[in-house]
Amino acid sequence: MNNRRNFLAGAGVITAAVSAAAVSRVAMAALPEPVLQSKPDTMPPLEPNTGRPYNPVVTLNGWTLPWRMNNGIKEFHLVAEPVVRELAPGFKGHLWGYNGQSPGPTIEVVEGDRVRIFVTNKLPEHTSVHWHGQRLPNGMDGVSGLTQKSIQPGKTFVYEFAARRPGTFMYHPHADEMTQMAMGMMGMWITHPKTKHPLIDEVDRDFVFLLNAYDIDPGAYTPKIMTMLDFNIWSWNSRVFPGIDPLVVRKNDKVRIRMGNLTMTNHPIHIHGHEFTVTGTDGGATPKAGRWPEVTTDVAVGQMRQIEFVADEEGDWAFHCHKSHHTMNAMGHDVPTLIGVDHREIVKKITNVIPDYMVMGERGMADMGEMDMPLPDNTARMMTGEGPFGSVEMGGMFSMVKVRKDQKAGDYKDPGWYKHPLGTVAYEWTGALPNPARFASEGGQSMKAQNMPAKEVEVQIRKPVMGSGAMSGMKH
Ligand SMILES: [Cu+2]
Repeated sequence: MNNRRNFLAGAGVITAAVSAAAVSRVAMAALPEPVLQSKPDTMPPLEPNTGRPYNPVVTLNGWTLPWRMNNGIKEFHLVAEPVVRELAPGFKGHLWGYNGQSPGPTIEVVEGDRVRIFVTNKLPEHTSVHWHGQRLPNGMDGVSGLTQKSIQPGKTFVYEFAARRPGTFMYHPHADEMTQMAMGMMGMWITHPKTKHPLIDEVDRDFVFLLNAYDIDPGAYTPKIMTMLDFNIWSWNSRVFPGIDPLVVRKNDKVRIRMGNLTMTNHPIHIHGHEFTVTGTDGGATPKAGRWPEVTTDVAVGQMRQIEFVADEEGDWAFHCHKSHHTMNAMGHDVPTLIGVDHREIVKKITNVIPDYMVMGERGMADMGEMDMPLPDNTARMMTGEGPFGSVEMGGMFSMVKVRKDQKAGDYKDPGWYKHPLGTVAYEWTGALPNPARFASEGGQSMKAQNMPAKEVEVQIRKPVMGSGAMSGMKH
């Protein structure tokens, strides 16, 4: 008889075949029942109920794969298969992933654990799994053609090795990678230290997610797989803002965030209101002498970065990739910059032909966040997120670290918007504005240019017209 346990996790119910001494001989001989998950919510940490204890991680908009213990070996079952992933509310993708979701579940083990992973291929083509960053026997490294035969559709392969090095790792196919990673096949792997480690601190909250990217045309469901640079969906764990959950912590919690990058470009990840140190990379824990405070760290392609900080400032702190194109969704790339360009005449002409014609970007692109444009079905709005003060004008790789003094230990529920103490929010100046004082010597001091055009170039600037404000009287 299988010892099964149901646990209610957020809105989703996971049916798990968990380890127990009661698992019968028949069940032992069979594969562990695959555990599936389809809810896009952040699942609570999976408390280990067998093996060496550890402080489990929380996978952002994801979950951790349960295992069964079989004669001292931790057995996992990964199923590579097509999945439907909700990338944001109202926007779904036809992706490939593992066990019902992309990315696949996080695998969590302890240094020294002997691990057996069954991988069943339910994809229409062969695959393999590479355990990115691990020390393991060469034949378990998962490079199809080089270290193993590829796993044909319908077949199951077994990987077995010991988790030798504590740290943060990833897994992904090493077979038709361009397709399979563009479709979302990847996951994270955490190996906790088996005893107190001089370079690995205990933390109160331990988050993990993958940086990944897709190229999905507005209105389409399936990513384009030939894309190398022009991705339009920049996601964390195959979710885009405002579909990414906040990272909720209690004031003065020590917080660790682990990120792996399986996109085709680097991501400078930036936190507001706090400084962090990078305490780990792909190669393991960072020596103490090599740690310095930062507010942005670049995560290059194929890299893992682990950051730590004490969340001692209350608030809703933005946490995002600092490439501004990566905090946008489904953006066209061929839009000229029209800021300050007077196109009233041309718009009149176009509206004779296309009555609904709308000019993008005359006043910057911020209007796009609030504008209710007709979009094709299944399209992530370019930038959205309704904040307490209006549109947040962000998409893609953006979330918040929400720090609250009354958050309970182990409680990850969204506490709502931060209630700012009186007098601590930026406010509008309503007094008079003096004209800016400009230096008489401004300009004219640079090195003389060669080949100057005979005639000065005339540039017209349009300033926004302010009704009765002080700016309308400014002269230039
Ligand atoms: Cu980025």
